[in-house]
Amino acid sequence: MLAAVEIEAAGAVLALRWADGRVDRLPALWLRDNAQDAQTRHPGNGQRLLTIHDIPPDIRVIEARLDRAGGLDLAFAPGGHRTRFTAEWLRATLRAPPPPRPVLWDATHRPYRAEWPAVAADERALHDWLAAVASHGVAVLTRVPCEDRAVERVIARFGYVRETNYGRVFDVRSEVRPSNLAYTGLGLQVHTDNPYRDPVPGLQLLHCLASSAEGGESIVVDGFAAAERLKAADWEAFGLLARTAVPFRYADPDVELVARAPIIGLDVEGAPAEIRFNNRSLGSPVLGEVRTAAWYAAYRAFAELLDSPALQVVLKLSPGELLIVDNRRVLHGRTGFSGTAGARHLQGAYADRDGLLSRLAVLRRRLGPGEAE
Ligand code: NM2
Ligand code: OGA
Ligand code: ZN
Repeated sequence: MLAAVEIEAAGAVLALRWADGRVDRLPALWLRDNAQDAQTRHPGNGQRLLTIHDIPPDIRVIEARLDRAGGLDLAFAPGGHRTRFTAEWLRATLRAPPPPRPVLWDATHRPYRAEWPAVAADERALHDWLAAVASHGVAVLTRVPCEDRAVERVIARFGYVRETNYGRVFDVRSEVRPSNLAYTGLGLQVHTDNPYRDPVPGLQLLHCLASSAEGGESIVVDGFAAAERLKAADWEAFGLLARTAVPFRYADPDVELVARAPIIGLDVEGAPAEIRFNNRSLGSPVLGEVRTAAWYAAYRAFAELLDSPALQVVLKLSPGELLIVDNRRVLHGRTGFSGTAGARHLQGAYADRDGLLSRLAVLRRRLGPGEAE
């Protein structure tokens, strides 16, 4: 594996040559900070014991040699610290694959479906369901008992409920005095929930308890796929939505929630990372005459993509089915339904994405990757 090692730049850099010919040049500072020994990292929990102040800025490697087992023995100055790296650790760290990219989809996508009894009992079934949420941002569970708060039990299988002013769980059905348009029979344009929160809940679950009303179909659309299409079709509109913070707001007698953020949030590489789109709770952007017109044109262009049949997947939830969406990526909506009391009833809850990803990573550690990966 490791073929040779050489001290360069008066010890400021160490060059590692691998058996396959690749070379890594590692600063001495990096090597000291990322040492894996018991003085650098707590042997029990692996957390770093050092702060940056514990490392002299002029630290150098003064000795470096490969040992028989293919490991790397180093000594540093000033300070005289000695440490050993395994070739496996160096390789795994330096050649770590990039994090998986979202798998974009359009109207032809059939969201992954799994049965709750299997997901509840079997780690492989749970893994595969969570992996679908991670890669596609949407999945369905079937055979979830039509019981109050069953959605909380589903969340407990992979993470934690994100409680909000709507409660740990909330009932989505037509109400006489609705505090939110979700609690009417009106159709809802596709949207992400709670864009007025900081941070926005990462996952939304909707568990169908009754659906005998006419209408009330669910719609999902991949916001990242729509954003990529907008970028390809109208680069300026994409840039405007990505670089203009707009207000989102929800208020009732007890809360006043406000957040300012762009409709398309980007990661450091410029790829879509967080969509906030919700016609009901978009505030009143004050951008000046010229930018207002341009921003609204861009907003309209993005909405046309999000509402286009080419991108939307429509499904009607039956009692016992549960829809989970990545609320920072996949938008959801519904067609209107006739408001007879109790004929349509979803119970919803939010959860955070990090909990799901952690559970998935631990399952992968135990089970190995799934068939689809
Ligand atoms: N509910 C269903 O984000 C929103 O305001 C959509 C959320 C009230 C929890 C509705
Ligand atoms: C919601 C929502 C969709 C539906 O409650 O946030 O969007 O199908 N509901 O009722
Ligand atoms: Zn919603």
